[in-house]
Amino acid sequence: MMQSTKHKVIDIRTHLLWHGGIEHALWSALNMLEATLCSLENNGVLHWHNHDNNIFAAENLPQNLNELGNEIGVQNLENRFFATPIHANSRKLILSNIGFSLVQDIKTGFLTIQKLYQSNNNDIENDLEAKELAEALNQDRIILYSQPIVCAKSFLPIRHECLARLTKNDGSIALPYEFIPAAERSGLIKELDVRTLELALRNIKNNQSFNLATNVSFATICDKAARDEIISILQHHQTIAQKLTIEITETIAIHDFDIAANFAIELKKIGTKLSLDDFGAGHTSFKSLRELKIDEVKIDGQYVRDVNERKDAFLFISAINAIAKELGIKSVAERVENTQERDTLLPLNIDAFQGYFFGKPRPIDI
Ligand code: G
Ligand code: MN
Repeated sequence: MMQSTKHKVIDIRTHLLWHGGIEHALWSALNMLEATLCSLENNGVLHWHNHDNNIFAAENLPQNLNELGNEIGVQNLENRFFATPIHANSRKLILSNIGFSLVQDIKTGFLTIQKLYQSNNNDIENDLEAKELAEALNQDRIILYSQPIVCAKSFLPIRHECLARLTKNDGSIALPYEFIPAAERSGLIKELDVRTLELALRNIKNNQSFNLATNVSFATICDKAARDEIISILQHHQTIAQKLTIEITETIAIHDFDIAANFAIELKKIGTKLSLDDFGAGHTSFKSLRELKIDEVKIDGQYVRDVNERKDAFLFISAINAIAKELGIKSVAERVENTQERDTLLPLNIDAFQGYFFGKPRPIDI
């Protein structure tokens, strides 16, 4: 059953900003969020009143992101905001990770920020990108790319990470930032995660020597039905599921530790491995390393990028790796892009590397 989300509309009148591009519009919108008053009406419609529109001046102007969060019913907005990996391909992801999305109304061209919450299917009809995604899911146009994760000693692949791509109607391939935000705001991310998982299992089945990893998003894990479906698929294909690693981001572990912990226990019973993705990208919690039954930690690529320029980046990688070793958790350095980065990392005895230097995401060909 397809689920989607209904939106509480925050009318921030950003349609003029559209011409500056979506990124510009987004940041202007966020700035405006910080500098405007909001009020949540009983019917759930959230109005933003800004000075330019002369609606009315603020009485209790939120002074920071957390105050703003209190106004709009999002706890810890600041943490959530900064817990979002900054390397996300599109900043649209930042909004969707904190429960908002940026949507252009097809009819009016207005750009609005919308708050996500569960509802029925109808809104997909008004959301062009979500509609395209739903169509792609229905027409089996979701395909897998994969990127090698290599052993840090032999440089041979120990596993490949599956990355979802979408074949557009014209045959070109859409990159994640073109459809993930729509997937998140429409709730289709659950279908997308499950589809990716199924495709990954099918690929393992066709080539038993292959280990694959697949990503499961925050929204999917938080949804009981989607979580149960994932566990049931894995149980049903237990032999091949043992060649699978599921990557979850640390955000999940921080915000819903119990859910993440139970999910980890279920995976362990089946024999599916669990990896903590983008570790260090946001607010890092050692609790997730210590108390979650994870097999692997993937050290966020921003530290690798800075490893030769910033001592703190090197120290972070080295400390996380040392702690992981002590806890019996494997470590992966993400986004290794060149020989210099690899050579700086080699003496640390990290277990595995991933990144363009060892292989870019390519269509899976097994
Ligand atoms: O969050 P996660 O680690 O799952 O992100 C995977 C994304 O990272 C993919 O979209 C992939 O294209 C990208 N990626 C993989 N390796 C590199 C790299 O070496 N450099 C950069 N900039 N991006 C990478
Ligand atoms: Mn990943």
